[in-house]
Amino acid sequence: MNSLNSESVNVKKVREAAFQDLGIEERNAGVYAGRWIGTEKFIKSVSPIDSSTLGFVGAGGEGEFREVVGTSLRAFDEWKEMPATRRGEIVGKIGMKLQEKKRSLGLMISLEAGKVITEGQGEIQEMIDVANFCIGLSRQLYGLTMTSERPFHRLMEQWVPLGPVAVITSFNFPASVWSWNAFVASVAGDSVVWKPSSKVPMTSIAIMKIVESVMEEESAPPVFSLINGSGESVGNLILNEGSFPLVSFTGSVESGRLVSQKVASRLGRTILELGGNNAAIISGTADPEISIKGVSFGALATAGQRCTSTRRAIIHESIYERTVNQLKEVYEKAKIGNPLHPDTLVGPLIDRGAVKKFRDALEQAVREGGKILTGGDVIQQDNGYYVKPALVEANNRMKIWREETFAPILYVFKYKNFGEAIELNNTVRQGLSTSLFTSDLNELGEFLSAHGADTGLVNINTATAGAEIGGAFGGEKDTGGGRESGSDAWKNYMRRQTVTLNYGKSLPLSQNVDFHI
Ligand code: UN1
Repeated sequence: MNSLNSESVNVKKVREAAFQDLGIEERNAGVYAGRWIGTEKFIKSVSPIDSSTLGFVGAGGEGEFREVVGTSLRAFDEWKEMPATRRGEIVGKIGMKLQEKKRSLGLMISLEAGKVITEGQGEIQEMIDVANFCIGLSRQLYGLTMTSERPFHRLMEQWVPLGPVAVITSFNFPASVWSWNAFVASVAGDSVVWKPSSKVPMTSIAIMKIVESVMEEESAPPVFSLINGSGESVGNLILNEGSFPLVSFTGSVESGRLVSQKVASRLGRTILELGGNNAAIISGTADPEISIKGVSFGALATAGQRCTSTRRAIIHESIYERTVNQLKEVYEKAKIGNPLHPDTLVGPLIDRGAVKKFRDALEQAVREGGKILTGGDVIQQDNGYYVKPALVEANNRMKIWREETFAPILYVFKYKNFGEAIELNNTVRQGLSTSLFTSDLNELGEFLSAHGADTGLVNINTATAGAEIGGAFGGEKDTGGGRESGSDAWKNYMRRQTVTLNYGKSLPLSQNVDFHI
């Protein structure tokens, strides 16, 4: 999109080209289990850019769900016997196909989730990165060996495939969060059933078509299945399904609590990636350019609809005024509008409901004594869901900033002592991501100490959002404690087996127990 013309920002035109490249129709079957399964009911996919209908995706019910489970169990039986390196090779091929179709897939995300071009493309890049990571991972999946207390014994642990894994994803990362789970789980030897958010069904079809073509080319079993449908029907079927030893869920704290209880009641495992309420602490010694860019990116990217979005800026009193003024300037200059336009920084919110939540939160903030410094208005443009990101001066007595509002609102606070800043950071129920902007070594040490930031991700001189795939992603407290993607998150998708091997000619017992027969 170098030369900007009206076609390159026209939803209808971009949709037409992307659909054609990705093999998407106006109406698509929404369930895939080695074959596309048509259904009677459809979910409408609406673009938040202009409220236009992108198309329709079939919604599965109980019958389709049973077929998906059956296929997934059979595929698992075959797949788990395949050498892990071959599984890695196949996931790598999916990565290559994603690379080929990156442009159109990214545009699909821009159309359906409203992400600006670079972020839509970035999300597909994130998938390619996970696929590449998984090729290497497939040659590892390593266990430990321990010394044994008994002579001629070996003690070790090995990791064994777990079973069909269910992955429920949310609208804001309609593709990459699936890959964090699906690529890692499949390299680990599991089959994967995906239930995407009903707000972004079309993206799941585009991804699944790519996966389908690679699996067919490689004559691999259908380990990746898809079932679109509502949370109330398909979601509940997943939670209660005993064939899934693991359910990975991304969504709100409220829904996560329910998921956790239901899956736990059948002694299944969960990986929960729930809400965040992330703060950036800006020390008096922070580099002004880095901190302003970091906080602005964290707060404005994806229009504040990331779990990693910066929602609170905790600023040292010595630089408070200057920093707030600089942020205000960025907010007032930020181009809001059609995300297909390369100059746009902030695209639309996902739907009308999100706009209402944005407005409601701001009204509550003002009632509670907060002061809107800039933004907060709803923008009427092209029937899309656009708002002006808000900067709100906040105080400790307010309640609203303790909640996660999935919209671009940044609450700013002033602090005196560093301890106070850490306390304010940790006071919320959520525990996903924190940033510290500083050049002070003592502050850095404090921040990383046991009484420092209590979030799963901590960032020094960089944003709360935009984590790389190589680390384990997830957070503590109400964020749910799950870890996905890199590092040793793969262990979640396997079962650990402790092996005791006696290669001697007698049977010595552990703990010196004497047993006569
Ligand atoms: C999410 O918001 O659910 O760190 C995931 C980030 C992205 C992933 C966010 N890599 O912002």
